[in-house]
Amino acid sequence: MGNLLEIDNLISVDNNLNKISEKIQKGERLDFQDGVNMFNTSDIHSLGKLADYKKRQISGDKVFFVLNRHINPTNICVLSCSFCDFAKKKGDKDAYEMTVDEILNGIDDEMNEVHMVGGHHPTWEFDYYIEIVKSIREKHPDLHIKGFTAAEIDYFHRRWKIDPEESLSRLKEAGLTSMPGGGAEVFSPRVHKLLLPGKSKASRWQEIHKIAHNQGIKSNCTMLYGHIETIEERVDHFIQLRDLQDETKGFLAFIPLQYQTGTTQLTDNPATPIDDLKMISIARLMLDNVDHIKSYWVTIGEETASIGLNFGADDLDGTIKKENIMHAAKAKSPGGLARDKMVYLIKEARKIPVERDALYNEVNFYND
Ligand code: V47
Repeated sequence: MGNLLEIDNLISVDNNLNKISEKIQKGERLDFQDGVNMFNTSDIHSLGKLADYKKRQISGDKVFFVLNRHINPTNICVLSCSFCDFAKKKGDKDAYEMTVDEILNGIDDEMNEVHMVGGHHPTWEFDYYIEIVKSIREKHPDLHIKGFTAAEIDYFHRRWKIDPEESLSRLKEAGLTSMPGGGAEVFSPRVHKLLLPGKSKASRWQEIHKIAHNQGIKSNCTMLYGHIETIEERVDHFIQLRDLQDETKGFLAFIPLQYQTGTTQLTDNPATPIDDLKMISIARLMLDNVDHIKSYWVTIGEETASIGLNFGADDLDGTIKKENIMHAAKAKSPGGLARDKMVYLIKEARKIPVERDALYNEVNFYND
């Protein structure tokens, strides 16, 4: 197992990384140029070593996972974001709407967390979402309900004139326990204008997470990468997240979301495994105030995800059972992973598998 002092011996062929290593050992914060230099490095091994060093300072050799399920109540969406294959229009062949009973049928007692996000439905009233959350809470008093992206919360305001303070407090009262990190995409106004002109802006995403944090609702944060964004835009996104976390301390985890080309085909050069590992490592090193970094097997595949556990990630996300959004965009990973497979992948990375709940309380160790 790892030794915290190992990093003392790091001598990289990339002198920029040696300087970054010094800063990390002194506990100094990395700046914008450090972020850009890390993306430009050819020494992926040293970068991974630095990120693993930082990870071990926070969570030792533990790698977390959760028994969870994704539920997407509807794929009908008023938006037409150009990276998304999941959204459909009412009347489309594959459009669907779930009833409360259908949602409840998808949840079993073994699960610790339900992750619920969906399209911006044109006619579903806010009260229907309250009914969904309340019904899940009544039937499963101990289940963690992580639901509604900041983009959905903003949509409740735009569509139904319910401001985020009110929607979040009513959802919390109904049983919501935390928020996922989706909808952030890339904060750059340039990318926003080109890919998601109708969706809520970066400043609104941040404002809504701030409101949630002030109400005691923890959340996650994400970045969608590997499409038209530049390295500088990625680094800027990290710095904006880090600034917000300094203010509120409400983010639990960061999830790098690799863009799945599907039919949207925004790029001829989708992210490679090297880029995936850089995203994980650089997230770990730039986001020095976010404890958990996920190696999200759904978008990068089990193979790269397990390598990511030695490149700064300390969380393999969850078993999920049936993932819809990335699989609508033809993700090659399976729809879900069994608990045993998660444990196996983590052990293969020579880390200690720890089953967690949604707030990172430790539920079960698999250290034999
Ligand atoms: O915001 C849509 C992304 C996100 C594509 O908080 C795509 O624990 C890749 O946020 N290729 C929703 N990504 C998923 C999400 C998430 C996932 C897992 C865990 C957590 C968490 C959050 O899915 C959207 C968007 O960025 N998305 N289309 C696509 N073609």
